[in-house]
Amino acid sequence: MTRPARYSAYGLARRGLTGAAWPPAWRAHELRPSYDVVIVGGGVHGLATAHYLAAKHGITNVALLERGYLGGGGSGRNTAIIRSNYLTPEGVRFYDRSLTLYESLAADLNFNVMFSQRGHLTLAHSDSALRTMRWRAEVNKLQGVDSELLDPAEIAGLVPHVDVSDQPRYPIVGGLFHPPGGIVRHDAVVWGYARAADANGVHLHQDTEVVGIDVVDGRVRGVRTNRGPIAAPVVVNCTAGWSSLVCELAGVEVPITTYPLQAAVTEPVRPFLDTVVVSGTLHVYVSQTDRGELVFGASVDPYPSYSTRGSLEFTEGVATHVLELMPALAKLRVLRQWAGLCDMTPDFSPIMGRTPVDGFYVDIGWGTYGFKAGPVAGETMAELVATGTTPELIAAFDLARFAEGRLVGERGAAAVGH
Ligand code: PYC
Repeated sequence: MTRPARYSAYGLARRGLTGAAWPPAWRAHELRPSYDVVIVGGGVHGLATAHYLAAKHGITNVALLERGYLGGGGSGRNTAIIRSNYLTPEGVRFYDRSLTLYESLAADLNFNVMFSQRGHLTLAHSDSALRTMRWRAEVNKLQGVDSELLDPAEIAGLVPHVDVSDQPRYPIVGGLFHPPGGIVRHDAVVWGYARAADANGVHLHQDTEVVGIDVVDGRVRGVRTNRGPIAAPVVVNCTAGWSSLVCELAGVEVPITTYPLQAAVTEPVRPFLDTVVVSGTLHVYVSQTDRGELVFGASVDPYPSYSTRGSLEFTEGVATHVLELMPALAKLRVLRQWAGLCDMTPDFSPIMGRTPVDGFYVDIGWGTYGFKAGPVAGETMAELVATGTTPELIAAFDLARFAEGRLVGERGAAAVGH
């Protein structure tokens, strides 16, 4: 990517010394009456799709429409965990390409996204959980992904604060360790992709809500927004939370049910945890950010909803489960909590590719695993739009699989959903 002069070393030094104002990382534009491609959704998926369309395929007459602000949906409401230790070969290959893209993202975007590959550990508290992990480890290794089973003594060596004694209600019997996994700074990923797409001429339109999608004779013709209509031969639905409703605007039905997923963060403490720790049995995952805060997550709320408010019930539950794992955290204070919306599909895999409406593409159904897939989703959706050919990496995630009985069952590796 060519660096605009405003980001040169000279520019940085001049601003540092003179206090001159920083230029905005992306610009505002009037809506054009038509674009070659309209992307709906200004999270990491939409932004990555816009970036790769422009940077890899030279398609720059692109509008990205976001009804709120960039990164204000699922991209700003997740726990920023990156991993590729999935259960199905299709899932492992796909997420591993994303992890590889994350590894060079800071250099590719010239933006520090703070990807920290500190390792990802999933704990087993029962023989059946251990069996699924053994299965995952074997599938991972066959795909060239680093994953191995650990026994409780090895777990104690890796994360000394985890209670591996026989005292807890659900003693730890082993774990799946995935060294390349880790955490990333989610805002930085959004800002990096946005800045790069803007530099290549993509129009990023915030506060721009899609209220209708025009379809004539089975073909998409454009969208209607709160700022006016836009004609476009290609519309890509990259939304999360409202993805089924956006599909409905085009008359496309998708098997998605939306649930909130809550998370919380504590006050910062000195770094002591350099591994992401997950327990499916306790429905909890814990990591420590570079600022020292502990980030806690759980599984989705038990009922569908579009609410992004936190609940006391969640805080009580997550605190109980974290303390079962790491009793030493008893005095830590929770600072804040939030919820994101998860579009769950029947097989815990996404829906990507064409739809029955020509020119209307989907990159949706991201459940609790969307953020980690942003780069590869953007790369493959851009390739599909630019070449008209479905990349092999996403062929298994097509919408038609639900009608044709070709599910990609990923539940056994979907965060703490199992
Ligand atoms: O799939 O790793 C994951 C995950 C973490 C939090 C939610 N999902």
